[in-house]
Amino acid sequence: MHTTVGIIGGGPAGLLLARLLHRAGVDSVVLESRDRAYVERRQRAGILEQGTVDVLRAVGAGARLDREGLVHDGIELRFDGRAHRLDFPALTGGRRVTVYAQTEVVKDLVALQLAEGGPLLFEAEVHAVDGADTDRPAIRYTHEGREQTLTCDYVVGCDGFHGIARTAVPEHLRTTYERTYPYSWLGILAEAPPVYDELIYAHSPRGFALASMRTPAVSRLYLQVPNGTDPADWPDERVWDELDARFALDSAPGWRLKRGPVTQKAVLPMRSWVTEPMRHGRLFLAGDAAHIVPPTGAKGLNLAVADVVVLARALAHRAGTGSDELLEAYSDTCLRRVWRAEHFSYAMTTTLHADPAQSPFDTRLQLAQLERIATSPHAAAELADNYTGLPMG
Ligand code: RFL
Ligand code: PHB
Repeated sequence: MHTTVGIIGGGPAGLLLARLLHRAGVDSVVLESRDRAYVERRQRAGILEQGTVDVLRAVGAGARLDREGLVHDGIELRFDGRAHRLDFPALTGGRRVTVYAQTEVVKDLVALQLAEGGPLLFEAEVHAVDGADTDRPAIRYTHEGREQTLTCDYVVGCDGFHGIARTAVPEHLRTTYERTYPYSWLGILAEAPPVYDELIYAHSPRGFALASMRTPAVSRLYLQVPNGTDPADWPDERVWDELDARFALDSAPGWRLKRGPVTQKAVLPMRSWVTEPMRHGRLFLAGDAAHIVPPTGAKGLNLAVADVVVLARALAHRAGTGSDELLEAYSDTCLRRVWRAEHFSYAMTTTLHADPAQSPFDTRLQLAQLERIATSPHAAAELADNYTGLPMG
């Protein structure tokens, strides 16, 4: 089999890239190692920047998003027993975010691809990329028990943090930057209506907590926990009690979350990680295959979308004009945005979490920074500008 663009991974990055290329008249094949049900169930991000929403609409994946997505005009910060709201449109000249789960984005993109796109193969596990620096790279994969080869003009690794595509970049040409954090998140999904209209990010002496949502009937909640935590040590009642304690307000002593059946519970590590460059010959890396951010700034999915927008434009430019100019600029163009998001995600994370090694002095610095955001329109605008999304490359 031969295709113009061989895409490894059917997560948001790979699926959206296939849609963008299809609309530009460039053919592609998507190879995804998992089955469809698994890919559509995996619980992950929830916040879409305005630019992400616009791209999904442009590729025809906007109908359900427009019906079911929850448009949010701000977030609430809680610290020192007080609440402060940030008004995004006022601080950014009109930008908002939309709550629409990554699982729903993936379902919409899979349905579109199967209805009118190029091949999307599930349970197709890629083992290797050969000849990345030649004119005819090839992807080797297993499908239905048989070894197969897909030759391509270009290969794109959209295979996430645990993917194999980046191993095709020789080690001496790759630089990796990394930071792991001394805490994780315990995330739950609960059949309980959120008692709040917007997301709440809470700094507390007991650790960070985040209240998010999936629908008007389903809450998504997170607690900072020590690394290595076993979810079995957190029975539902303990999770709810701890959430209530971390969101406590001096002005509303009775404030409580609505409780309901917990349908999922998992511990997520927190990591910052970038590999450079994002291109080697005719192999390109996009999304989590090239960079990871801790989820505190809600940037992971949005960064993956921005990468493939830049890449689809470059591949279409090459198909239309024969010029490699935009493909050559791909890595630098994306990395500028990636490093901005890395800094923002790091700053949100370290300002809001309690590091087990932190001194009382460090805690006072965190509170001073949060107070600054709550009282200075300049500091608030800086957060809002990053959170709602920087312009796509
Ligand atoms: P994905 O979504 O990981 O998709 C990669 C796809 O590649 C497939 N794959 C392979 N296919 C074929 N052959 C191979 N050898 C393959 N190896 C892997 C995988 O099965 C998968 O389908 O990467 P993509 O598309 O770059 O999308 C990025 C986003 O998924 C990611 O940035 C965010 O979800 C990050 N993230 C979160 N971001 C937030 O903003 N808020 C969150 O609450 C949030 N929670 C999370 C997250 C990431 C998580 N991971 C990766 C562990 C929670 C988790 C658990
Ligand atoms: C989520 O809804 O899963 C979510 C929202 C905001 C974040 C992280 C996760 O910063």
